[in-house]
Amino acid sequence: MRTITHTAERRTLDGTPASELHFCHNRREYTPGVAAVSTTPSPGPTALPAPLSAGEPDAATLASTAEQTAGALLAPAAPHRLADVVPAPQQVQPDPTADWTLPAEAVIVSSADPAALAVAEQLAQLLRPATGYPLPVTDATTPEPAGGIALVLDGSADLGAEGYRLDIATDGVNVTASTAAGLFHGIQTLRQLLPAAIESSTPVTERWVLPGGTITDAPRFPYRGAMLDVARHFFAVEDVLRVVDHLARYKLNHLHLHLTDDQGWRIAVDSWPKLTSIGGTTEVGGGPGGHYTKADYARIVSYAAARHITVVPEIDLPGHTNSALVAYPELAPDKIAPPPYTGTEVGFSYVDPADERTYDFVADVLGEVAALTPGPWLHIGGDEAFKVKGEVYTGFVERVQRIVADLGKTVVGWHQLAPAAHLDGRVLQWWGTNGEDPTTVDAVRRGARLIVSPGNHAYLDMKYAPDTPIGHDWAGLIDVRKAYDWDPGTHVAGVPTEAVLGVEAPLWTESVISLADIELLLLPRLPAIAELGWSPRASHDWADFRDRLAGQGPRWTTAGITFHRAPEIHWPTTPIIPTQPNPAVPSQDNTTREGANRI
Ligand code: TNX
Repeated sequence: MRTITHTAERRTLDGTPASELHFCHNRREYTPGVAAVSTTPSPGPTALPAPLSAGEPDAATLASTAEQTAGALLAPAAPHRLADVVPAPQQVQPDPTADWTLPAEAVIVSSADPAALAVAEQLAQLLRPATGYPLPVTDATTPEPAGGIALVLDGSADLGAEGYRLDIATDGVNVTASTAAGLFHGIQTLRQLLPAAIESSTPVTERWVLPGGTITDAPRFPYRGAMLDVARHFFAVEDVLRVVDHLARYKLNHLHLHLTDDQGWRIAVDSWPKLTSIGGTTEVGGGPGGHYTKADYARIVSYAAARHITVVPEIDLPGHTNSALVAYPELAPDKIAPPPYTGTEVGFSYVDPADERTYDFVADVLGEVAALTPGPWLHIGGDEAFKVKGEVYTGFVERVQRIVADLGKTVVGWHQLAPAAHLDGRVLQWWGTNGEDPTTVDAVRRGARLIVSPGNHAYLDMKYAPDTPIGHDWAGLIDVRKAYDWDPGTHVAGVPTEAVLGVEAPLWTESVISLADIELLLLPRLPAIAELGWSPRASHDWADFRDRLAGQGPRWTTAGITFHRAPEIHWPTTPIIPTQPNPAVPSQDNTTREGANRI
């Protein structure tokens, strides 16, 4: 395990004042993983105590074993409440007389549309490992549950682009939606309503009870995202796919990848190959870096698309470009290659806005990235370019915005883009820490829409508490309540809710080097941001959210996912999951049992 030390002090190399940098002095050391005291124990279900050996068990052991075994056999299954879902659904109508238990012989029947069938197969794949049931998927013109689960794609259902209805009744379960995305969100809800043991990767004995009733659900905002900075530290494709899985659970629909920064260039560009062969070989702290080949990136994009998540690639310009300048010094203002940069300062680098070759570079890079990206967005960064000021900055941005538009994509950029001229559809990602921002309000008046990512609420690289082993605190500490208690619709004073496209939680990775580090900072705050993006404002209620969030803990534990055991959440005990001797013949008697294994 690498131990790295770096400073999180935010100052440009030439001493730009801290006030401009929104970052405070903070020096520390950490050993990722080792210090992650709050991570979960080892994954997977916990077996019942081993059978007593021929030795001499003492009376207490015998008694406790007997009690646990009896409990496992006799305790009634406790179905979740229909409302125990994160993010909170729009409408919940419980029917306690209509609880339904998934039978071993259940069939998943789906509308014949290939996209609906794909969701049906995803549902089967979610449910098969823990249940051990075969759960065959079939198609039908008018799917009916027939004792199983039906996924109904109904264009006339009036459930919107991402909404769904989930009906749980004694004769089976129906998920109805107008789109495959809606069906996909519906099965995430269904998954959360099953016992936590459903997250086990091996068969367990459980009564797979769903609480009866109807949920009708749709998102508040069309854009709900998270950002992963793969530039400060590089993360393997598999790690990114796992982050996609976390987004999907909580109905987020955008993954923003911060692909380039001073410390590394992470996406292959055929026309400028040294961007990765030279610029991709560094990262914060001196590690080896890395980059995505076009095939790697395509894999991320298609894995995300299969989960109804759109990838938003970011090429940060004109600042945050040291890695490009190392590879191609002709892009540098002084035409001299700077040394590779592995620290964590910002604001010192920029591509030369006065050189036409810079615009060729931008057009080539954005063209190749656009060609790889089916989604509508191209994020052009624009933050912290402290050395490119005033008209030179806005002139550069306006040219780059036009390049993006000519590629048929929609511009997204950090809110520093605000002073540049408006371009149809453009989106500003607001990361301020103070909701008074007249420049952004003016850009909105000129037509810009906002993705809201307040540094002091939504920045997942901020520490939870002073003793969080990794992370920053320049925007303050962000505990779960701080992540939850704000409203994206009204946060920036003077910006009407209609101009808010949605919300995003960025994870910068100066101090994040492993998947466990990512998960520690993501969970449990990501679900808080997801709820702000999805749930109706009227359902906003900290105490209620806190209780629903607590129920996610045993799921993460069972799935082997690291999370921060935030002290303000009353995490329940994790069930002991009896192993199932013969997955093909599930017992209806055995149930999970709570009590012994704390998260
Ligand atoms: C600010 S927010 C940055 C990033 C840093 C981050 C650390 C923004 C657009 N830029 O360059 O990684 O703070 O929290």
